[in-house]
Order: sequence, then C-alpha cells, then structure tokens
Amino acid sequence: MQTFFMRRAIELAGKGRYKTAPNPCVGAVLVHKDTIIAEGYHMEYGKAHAEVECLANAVKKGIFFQKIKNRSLSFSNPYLQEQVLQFQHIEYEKEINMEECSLYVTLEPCNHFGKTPPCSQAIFEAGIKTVYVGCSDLNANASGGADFLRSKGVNVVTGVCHDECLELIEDFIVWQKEKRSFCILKMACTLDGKIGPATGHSHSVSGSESKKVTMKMRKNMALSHSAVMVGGNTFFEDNPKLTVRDMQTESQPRAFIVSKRLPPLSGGKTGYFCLDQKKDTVFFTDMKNPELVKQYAEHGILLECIETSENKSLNLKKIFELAYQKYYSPYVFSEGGAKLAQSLLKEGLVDILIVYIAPYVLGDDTAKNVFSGNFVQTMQEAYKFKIFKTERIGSDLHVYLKMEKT
Ligand code: AOF
Ligand code: ZN
Repeated sequence: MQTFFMRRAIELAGKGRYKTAPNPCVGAVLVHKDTIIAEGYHMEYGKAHAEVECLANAVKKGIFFQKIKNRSLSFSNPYLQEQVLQFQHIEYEKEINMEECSLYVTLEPCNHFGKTPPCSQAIFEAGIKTVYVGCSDLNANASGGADFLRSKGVNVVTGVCHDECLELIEDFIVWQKEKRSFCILKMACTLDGKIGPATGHSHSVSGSESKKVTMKMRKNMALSHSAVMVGGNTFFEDNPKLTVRDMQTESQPRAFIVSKRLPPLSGGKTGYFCLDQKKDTVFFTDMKNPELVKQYAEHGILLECIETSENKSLNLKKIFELAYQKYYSPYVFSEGGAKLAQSLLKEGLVDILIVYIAPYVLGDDTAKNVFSGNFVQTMQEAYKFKIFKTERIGSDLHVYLKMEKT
C-alpha cells in the first residue's frame, strides 16, 4: 500500500513539471485508513508547496471540520489559515481523526522560511501522526523537516519508492549539485541515422505529428523561462525560428546559439530571426572583442564570450553553467545539429536524449549522420544509453534515452 500511495504522489508531482523550475516537482497525498482523502502538488514556482496544497485541499473538503468547529485548529501558515477561515462551514462526509491519517510526500518536507513558511510546521499543526517520505531534500537550506517532525513525536518513514522519487527530481538534482542547466537533446533522423539528404535540402525528415511534440517542448521551455539551443551550423544553414507555432502560448522560449561565427550586424534585412524578432537571444561564442559585444548589444543580442578548450571548441560545460547561473535557464532544449549533439555527449551533458526516427532510408553515404565527429574503433568506445520510453507519434518512432553512467 505504501508504494501505491507514493506512486500516486509521484504522478501528481509530475503535473508541475516545468512550472516549478528551478524548484522541484513534489506531490503529496493524505490517506485515512487506506483511502486517499486529499491530494496536492507543487503547481508553480513560488506558490504553495505540495504538502501545504494537500492540506489546503483537505480543508476545502471539510476534512478538518470537527477540529475547526471546536476551534482547536489554526495554522501559522497564512495561506492555510485563509483556507480554514473560508471553508470552515464545509462538512465532510464522515468525521476524520487526523491522528489516523498519514501523509505521503515525494520529497522531505521543507523546514525553512523561503518563499513560503515551513511545511514541517504545517504538517505538525495539522495533527498528522505518520509521514511517509520518498527521498531527502538535498537543498541544505530547506532540509531538516524529517528531524523536526520526529522531534515533535511524528512517526516519519523515509525511502518509500526512493529511486522513483529521485528520478522524479533528476532535474533538481542537476541544478543543486552541478549548478548547470538540465539538458534535453532532441535529434531527428531516418532509419539509417541520417539527418537529411546530402544536398542539404531542408525538408524535415520527421512528420507533422513529431513537430507538434517539438512545439510542446518549446512551450515547456517558455513556461520555465528556459531556452532552445542550436549550434552554429544549424543556425546558419536552417535559419530556424526556434519559436512556438501553431499552438497557443503566453510566451516564447529564449534562444541560445553556440557559434564561433556571428550573424552580420548590418541593419535592414539580415535574414536572422534573432536580429528582428527576439530580444532574448544569447550567442555563446569565442569572440572577446568588447567593442563587438557592445555593437551586438545595441541590436538586442547578447554575446557571451566563452573560453575554448585545447581542440578549439567552445567549453560547453561552462556554457551550461552560465545558462543556469547567469541566464537563469533551468532547462536547455537542444535541437542539434549533429556536431553540437556529439559534443554534448562527449562532455556528458546530455541528461535526456530524444530521438525521432522517421521511416525512411536514404542509403546515401554522403548524407549527414545524426551524430558526427568521432573516430570509433570498438563498441567499448561508443556512448551507451538506456531506453526509458518509446512512443509512436504519427509516422515516427520517438525514443527517450538516458546515458549510462560509466
Ligand atoms: C518546492 N515545492 O512542494 C517542496 C519544496 O523557495 P521555496 O521557499 O519555495 O523553497 C524551495 C525549496 O523547498 C526547494 O528547493 C526544496 O528544497 C524544498 N521543498 N520545494 O518548490 C515543494 N516540498
Ligand atoms: Zn515545503
């Protein structure tokens, strides 16, 4: 049963994905005698945490009615107290003794005053006697909720669905531990692993349904104030818009271009989207000339000068650190091309790889491979992945993978 309830909390948590960044997705359920009586999840960055949202939903259903009636319940958390005042007339179908309830939460309840008061205190004030926790919080500023609750006599059981709860917050773990953007790399290719015909004919290999998935992902980037990234070759050859289209969106994602080459500055018709449509574009480049930086800034383009490594390629690790720490982009959705994709793999920066496989064979040795740049002699040298999801989307197959840790 513990696994069942925690899995529901995990499912709820997932609904907040991209909206909570750079805070984690967290879910919670309140259980009374093997029945879920209230649920909640962290819906948006800065809003109530999952545990408090779950308690608020319990208040709204009148689950605390008895206690409220006897005036024995009040919360120091203003949001919860507001719910108590607003919904105290609601009567639940049966009387619930809070001490018989347990709370399941995917992440250790926070114990700090951050954007909201500590959840640990709210759980204690609610009178819950058992709390099941998925995994501990690795944010040192917020952790300590489990110890706090134990010190108040609450029974805290940790490690329920531990690995699944960790996987749920794999993005948060990257933000906390590596202080860099979480990288989702998407590539599309034919059955023989080609990006398209050698002529460079820019007709996309993947189908229209796949395009919708890409648009949804770009929208998720916009939701989390994150960016879509392409390498210089893709930028100059395909002139991609990197925007959300054919879909409603409140905002557009930012654009990060990794390129040593820069677009011309001369005014008028430049042909490049960033110069006339988007302000939020950053070029990660090796140009160090401050005068150039100034000139581009006047055109609304930020140039971020990056050190090159011995092989003269831009330091991608540094770019992902800056993307997170300076440009506050929790995610980076990279859409190629082949060289950038290969370099991201080489640097171990690919957190999730998505490959759209389109049902075509080009059979042309001169056509570009979906990853390019390596000289490999044995399978040992290959980058290894684990498939965690496959989906048939329209005419294509989408494969979701994670790199095997070496
Ligand atoms: C969340 N949502 O449901 C839980 C979190 O900046 P604050 O005050 O919102 O606190 C964020 C920290 O609180 C976060 O990094 C994590 O350590 C902890 N728990 N955070 O955003 C939640 N339970
Ligand atoms: Zn909290």
